[in-house]
Amino acid sequence: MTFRRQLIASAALAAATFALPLAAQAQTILKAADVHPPGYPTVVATESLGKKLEAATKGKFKMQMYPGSVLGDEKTMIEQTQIGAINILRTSLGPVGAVVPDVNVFNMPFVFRNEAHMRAVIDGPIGQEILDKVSNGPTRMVALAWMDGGSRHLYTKKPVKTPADLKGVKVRMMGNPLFVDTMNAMGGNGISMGYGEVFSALQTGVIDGAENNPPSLFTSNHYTTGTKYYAQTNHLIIPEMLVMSRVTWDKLSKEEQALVKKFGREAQFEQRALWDKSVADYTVKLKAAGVQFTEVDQKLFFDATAPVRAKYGAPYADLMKRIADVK
Ligand code: GTR
Repeated sequence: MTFRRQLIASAALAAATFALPLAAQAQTILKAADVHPPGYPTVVATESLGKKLEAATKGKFKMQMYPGSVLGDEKTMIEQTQIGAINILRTSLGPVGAVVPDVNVFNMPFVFRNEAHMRAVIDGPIGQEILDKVSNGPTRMVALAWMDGGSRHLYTKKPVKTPADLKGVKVRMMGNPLFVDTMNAMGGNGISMGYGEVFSALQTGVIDGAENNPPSLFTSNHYTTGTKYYAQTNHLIIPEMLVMSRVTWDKLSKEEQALVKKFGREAQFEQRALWDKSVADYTVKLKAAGVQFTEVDQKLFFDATAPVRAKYGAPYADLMKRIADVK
C-alpha cells in the first residue's frame, strides 16, 4: 500500500471509529399508547410529536405507537404510565379524574356551554392550572398538552328524546363514578366499562347503548350493533390529555423536556385541526350508514344533571364560576 493510500485508509478507519459510538449510540424507544386506531386525530398528532423529537435529538429518541387499545383500556394504560411501562399516553380526562379528583371539574356534565367555550378554557390559564394539577399531583404523570374530544352524545337501540325515555336503559359510561352518576341523573342506568368491552356488550345486550362523539362512534363500530339512534345531548364535552410518565420525564435533560413540551403544545393544535375535519367526515359516514342524528331539548338533560354538578362541583365553586365567566 502506498503511503498516500495508507493515509486515506487510516483516515477512513479513524472516521469509522469516530462514527461508531455515534451510530451505536443507544436509542431510547418511547412507547406511546392510545385506545384509538391508526389514523385517528389523536394518534396522528402524537406520532408527529414523536417524529419531531426524533429529528430534533438526531435519533436519540424514537417513538413507537401502540394504538387501538393494544396495551389495554385507559385505566390500565394510566397505571402503566404511572410506573413508566408506557412513556407517552393520550387519554380522555374522564378516567384521569378517577385518579386526580381535582380534574373532575372538566368532567362534569354541561360544565362547558359548547366546544368553543371548552377550547377557550383549556387554552387559557384555567387549562394550564388543570395540567399543573396532574403534573404536580401524586399521579406520576406530566401533563404535556390538551387534545379535543368534541361533544359526547347518546346512542341507543331505541329512540331517546327525553330523560323519561332513558328509564331502564343500560348505558355504558367511562370508568369514573362521576359518569355513572351523570347517566343515572339523566334517567338511564349508568354502567362503567372499558372502551374495548363496549362492542361485545352492545352485541350481547349487556348494555343498550353508550355515549360518545361521532369519530369514536364510527371507528369503534358500535353503530353496527343496532345503536342507530344518536340523540344530540352534548352532555359531556371532555377534553383529552397528552401525558408523559414522570419516570420517563425525570430521565430527560432540561433541553429535552423543553422539546417535549414544545412539540406537545404543537400536537395540541395539529390534533384540533384534524379533529374538526374528522367530526365532519364521520358525521357524513354515520348518516350514510343509517345512524339517525336526533336533536333533543338539551335543557331537560341539563336540569336533570344539576345534582351531579352540585355534588361534584361543591369543592370547586370558585373554579366553576371562573369557567362560566370565560367568554
Ligand atoms: C373517546 C375518547 C377515548 C376514550 C373513549 C371512551 O371519545 O377519545 O379516550 O375515553 O371515548 O369512551 O372510553
